[in-house]
Amino acid sequence: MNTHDVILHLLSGKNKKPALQSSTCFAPVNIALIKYWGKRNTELNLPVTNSFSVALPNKGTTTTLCVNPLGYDRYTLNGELLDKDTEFSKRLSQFCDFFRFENDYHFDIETENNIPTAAGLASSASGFAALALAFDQLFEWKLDKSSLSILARLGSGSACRSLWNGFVEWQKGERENGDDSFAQPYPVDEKFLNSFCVGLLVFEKDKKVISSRQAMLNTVNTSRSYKNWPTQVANDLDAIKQAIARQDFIALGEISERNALAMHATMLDSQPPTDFCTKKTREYREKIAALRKISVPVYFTQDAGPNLKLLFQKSTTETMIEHFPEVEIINL
Ligand code: 2P0
Repeated sequence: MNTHDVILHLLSGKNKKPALQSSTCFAPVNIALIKYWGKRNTELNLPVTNSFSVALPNKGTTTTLCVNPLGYDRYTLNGELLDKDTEFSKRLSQFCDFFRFENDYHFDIETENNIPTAAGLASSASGFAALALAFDQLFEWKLDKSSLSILARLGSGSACRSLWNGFVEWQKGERENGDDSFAQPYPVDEKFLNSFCVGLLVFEKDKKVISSRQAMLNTVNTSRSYKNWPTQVANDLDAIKQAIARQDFIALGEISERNALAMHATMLDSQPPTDFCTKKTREYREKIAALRKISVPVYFTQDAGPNLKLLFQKSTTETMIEHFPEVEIINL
């Protein structure tokens, strides 16, 4: 089954004409604690393993979608018109192609991110999640959350996790058409969730050297150590769920950090090797390890880029500001 067939199946019996003039939707950024790294189907963004994330409340993407009569799409990002040749424009255009149906509709998409774009902060995830919600609203499909998660996944894998606050697990699913590959919220005690914070450390602002999509593909195709990745994820998922059940922040931090390091190890082992770390990444990693040696419980996670996200408890906020004055703190 190709993406077009999957979408037609998902939308069978639903409107093929926009019901409204415009729609506006928000979706939060999600930070993976157990990473999605590797696809079993690149067209449908079907993952090799489950993954597990936490959302950053109020940080994310607001998307406004309108039908336009011009005969071509227009995309803006943070108020600036995007060139149609940018990678993001091409991905948006491919996604819009699924919803033109028989009338060949064209769309204006205004994307506003209140997080740094392309700084390894997963803005494509909140972007495609907000866009999937906006299409649902514009056409009045009223899809359930699992179907919306599938729709968002077809834009970008990790977008399927950006439809909820709190912890979220993406079930990899087994079926070839991916209709069992979607995310769901993972239950957690609110007090425990609210007791910890994510600290955004953006010390490298340049665009990354290789896209996460390309690095992921390259890892699956060439990394010998990738064969251990599914077992690593299964063990880490099991352990993080137990840590959440015990409300054990330290275990949650340790498991998240080791999972991120294991993902980066699979990339270092690929041909050619991908190393997203810069000198600053290494310095910050060392600083975090040094703080732990003096009993400050702080951990990091790192996605497909050089910047780090700190994981720490609210009670240590002042210590974090003292050691990382540039950190942007998000209370969960
Ligand atoms: C994640 N990342 O779980 C992992 C960890 C990056 C590192 O999902 O090709 O942009 O669109 O499905 O979702 C980034 O990859 O990839 C990502 P596509 P995506 O958050």
